[in-house]
Order: sequence, then structure tokens, then C-alpha cells
Amino acid sequence: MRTDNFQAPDYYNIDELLTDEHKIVRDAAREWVKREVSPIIEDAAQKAEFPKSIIGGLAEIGAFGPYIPEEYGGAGLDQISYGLIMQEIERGDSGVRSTASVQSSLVMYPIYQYGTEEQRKKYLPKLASGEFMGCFGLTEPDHGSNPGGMTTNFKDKGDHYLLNGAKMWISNAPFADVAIVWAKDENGRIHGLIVERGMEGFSTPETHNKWSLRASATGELIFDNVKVPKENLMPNKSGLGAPLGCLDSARYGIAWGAIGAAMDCYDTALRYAKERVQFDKPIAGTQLQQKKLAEMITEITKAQLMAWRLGVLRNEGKATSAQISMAKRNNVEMAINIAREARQVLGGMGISGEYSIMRHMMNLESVITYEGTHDIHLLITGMDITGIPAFQ
Ligand code: TGC
Ligand code: FAD
Repeated sequence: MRTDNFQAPDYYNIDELLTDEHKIVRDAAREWVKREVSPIIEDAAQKAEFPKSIIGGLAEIGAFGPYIPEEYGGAGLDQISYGLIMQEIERGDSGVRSTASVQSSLVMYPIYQYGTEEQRKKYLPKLASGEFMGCFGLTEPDHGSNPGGMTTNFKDKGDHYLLNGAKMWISNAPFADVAIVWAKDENGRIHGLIVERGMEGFSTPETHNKWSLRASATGELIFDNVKVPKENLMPNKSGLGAPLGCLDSARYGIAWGAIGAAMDCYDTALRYAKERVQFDKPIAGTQLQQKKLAEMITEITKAQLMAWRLGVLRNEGKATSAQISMAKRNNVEMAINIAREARQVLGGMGISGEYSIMRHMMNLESVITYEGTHDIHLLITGMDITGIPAFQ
């Protein structure tokens, strides 16, 4: 079993920008990851299994619905606390953070924002406690970056809707109790439906053979004439802006989460470089390794400041979707570059499961693709600054 000696880098004293509540929430998540995630995660990833035993712990540290009001079972925290929880969880593993992101921002958030009071009361407390797990179906086999082209659809049959279509690459699908499914009505307008496991014609086959995010379960959602009760449609927002609004919240969480993965890689590489002796001195004393480490801490510090400022803007209700895209894109690229450099600092040991770096590196290949690819976020920035969309 790997010993977790993680020391969080804070080169610019960013702790001084945090409130006592932020630090309490962050430290509780950090301790929980050390105690409950680090000892088991490498084995889970090697076996390609989501460790269901951690669901209760994720709920206890407030990772399911951190910013959902307490009356619905959420933790009632602000956006910076939410970000810090994501950072700490992804320090352990991006796949575990994925589970928390999906549950909070892609399942609880739409029910809270777009659902009826009955839907909130029925689902949110159970999702917050982990009694129910959820997934979010937007991507389809032929519509990934362009979800507006989706073909999954439902027809009004009087006393129910009839849902047909398929979603793929869906995190948590294989074990989810509820799925937030985005589908078009007979007029081509997108709506969100709450589909429950057990509904006839609904199946969730698992996607195997992944080299990335192996400790997260991924699957398809298949709808073959599924009868969905009318009260399961979320009525308060429709159109593509509804799922994209959920993505804003999840992408913001990823901007923080990626910092966690990067911090873990940097901390591991720094410790290893100080201990590893070649040519009669620690490799940390060589200019080439110092360049790598110095650039890593510089990039982590820039990403921390960006995430913190974005959190302040979100707390004030002022963050734009384009600002969130910039932070997701920058911070995930920063993390994947650091993982690649850190792996080299460890030489051959860098590819071993004794260290977390290679697992982070492979995980980040998914993180740079999901929730909008690296290219799509660049195009969102391009559109924002020029006013001209370049998607087509
Ligand atoms: P476009 O015409 O630009 O916009 C359509 C409507 O949506 C509004 N909108 C947004 N609303 C809220 N938040 C945002 N970020 C928004 N972006 C756009 C927009 O104002 C418009 O509203 P209205 O009222 O005028 O109709 O749409 P488009 O079809 O040109 O597409 C734009 C584009 C390419 C940026 C968008 O489609 C996009 O972001 N594509 C990427 C798809 C994506 O991110 N998929 C993620 C799937 S979920 C996932 O990956 C989960 S991984 C989970 C995990 O494990 O952590
Ligand atoms: P495509 O859209 O086919 O893109 C392929 C390439 O073309 C990319 O490099 C892309 O950047 C580029 N490209 C596309 N359009 C343009 C353009 N206009 N200009 C220039 N380049 C372009 N989805 C969900 O709905 N729910 C989930 O829970 C979920 N979880 C996921 C978990 C994992 C592990 C993975 C890998 C994916 C997950 N996804 C999920 C799907 C994810 O959001 C999509 O993979 C992503 O949006 C990209 O879609 P795509 O894979 O179809 O790639």
C-alpha cells in the first residue's frame, strides 16, 4: 500500500485569501482523501473498478451538492469551498472527482435549478447522502462537441412521454439510480428528463477497455421506447442553454480539480528529486530537474490564482461562461503538462503504480476531452473576444 506524504504547495500564500470556513472544508477533504482514497485508488484503477465503498465518505465531506442549500440536503457552501473540495478529491484521483462533479453539478444542479419543488424534495436529499447516484446524458455517438445536433427524442403520448435514442461516454451510468437525460421534443426543443433505473426499455451497458479514468465507471444509456412519467420532465428551462448551464458549474469545478492532480504530481516529483541520487548528488541539484520543478510551481501558482478569482466572480454571480471555459482549458492543460514532466523526473519509476503520476497523466487525457474539449474551449474564448463563432 502506498504511503501518502502529500504536502500541498502554496507558493503565493493563497491560504491568506481563504476564510476559516474554506480552510476547514478543504482540510477535512484533504484528510479524508489521505485516509480513504489514497490507500485504495491505485488498486481500483488497476482493476478498472469504481470503489463504491467511498460513496458514503464523499457525502460526508460535502462533495455531493456542496453549494445546494441545506434544506435539500446539500452543504450550503460557497463556490470557493466547492472548488477546494474538487481540488482535494482530484488530488486523489480525477475519476473520483468525476463522480462528485456529475452528482453535484450535472444531476443535483439541474434538479435544483430547473426542477419542480416535488422533484427537488424527491431526489436532492437522497443524492446528497449518496443513497441515490446519478448520471448526465448529453453526449451521443454522433454528437459530442455539437450536442445541439442530438437525435434522442421523446413524444407526448397523453399520460406519459415515450423516449428513444442513445447516449455514450456517460460517467457513473453503469450504477446510476437516476439519469438526467437531454432529449428533443416533437418540435426539436431540448428538455431535461429524469429517467430512473428500472424503467422498462432503459439499459446502461458499461464501456470497457479504457486506459484513462479507470477508477470511474463509464457507460451508455439506451432508451428503447421508455415510458417516462410526465412529472419527470424538468419544466423550468429548455433549449441547449439548459445542459450548458450545468456544464458551467462542472467546468468550474474541473478548473479547481485539475490543480489537485497537478499538486500531487509536483509534490511527488519534488520529493523524489531530493531523495534520488545520481552522479553522487540528488537529481534535484541539477539544473535540468530544477527547471522542470520551478516551472511546475509557477504554473500551479498561476492556476491557483485564476481559480480563486473565478470563484470570487462566481460567488458574486458575475462569472461568464467564457471565463469558466478559459480556466477549465488553462488549468487542465497545466495539469497534464505537469504530469508529463513529473513522470520524467521519476525516470523508470514514473511509470510504476507505486506512484500516482502515471495514473493522473492518463486520467487527465479524459479531463482535457470531457466537459468540452481543449479545442472547443479555445473556440469559446475566440468567439467571446471576436464576436464571431468559428465552430462551423
Ligand atoms: P450556441 O448557439 O452557442 O448556444 C445555444 C444556447 O446555449 C446558450 N449557451 C450557454 N448557456 C449556458 N452556459 C453556457 N456555457 C452556454 N453556452 C451557450 C446560448 O446562449 C444559447 O442560448 P439561446 O437562449 O440563445 O438558445 O450553441 P452551439 O450549438 O453553437 O454550441 C456551442 C458550443 C460548441 C460551445 C457547445 O455546444 C459546447 O459547449 N460543446 C461542448 C459539449 C460539451 O461540453 N459536452 C460535455 C458533455 S457532459 C460531460 O462531458 C461530462 S464529463 C463528467 C465528468 O465525468 O466529470
Ligand atoms: P468530437 O466532438 O468528435 O471531437 C473530436 C475532435 O474534433 C476533438 O479534438 C475536438 O476538439 C475536435 N473538434 C470538434 N469540433 C470541432 C470544431 N468545430 N473545430 C475544431 N475542432 C473540433 N458526456 C456526457 O454527456 N456525460 C458524461 O458523463 C460524460 N462523461 C465522459 C467520461 C469520459 C471518460 C469521456 C472520455 C467522455 C465523457 N463524456 C460525457 C463525453 C465528452 O463530453 C465528449 O467526449 C466530448 O464532449 C467530445 O466529444 P467527442 O468525443 O464526440 O469528440
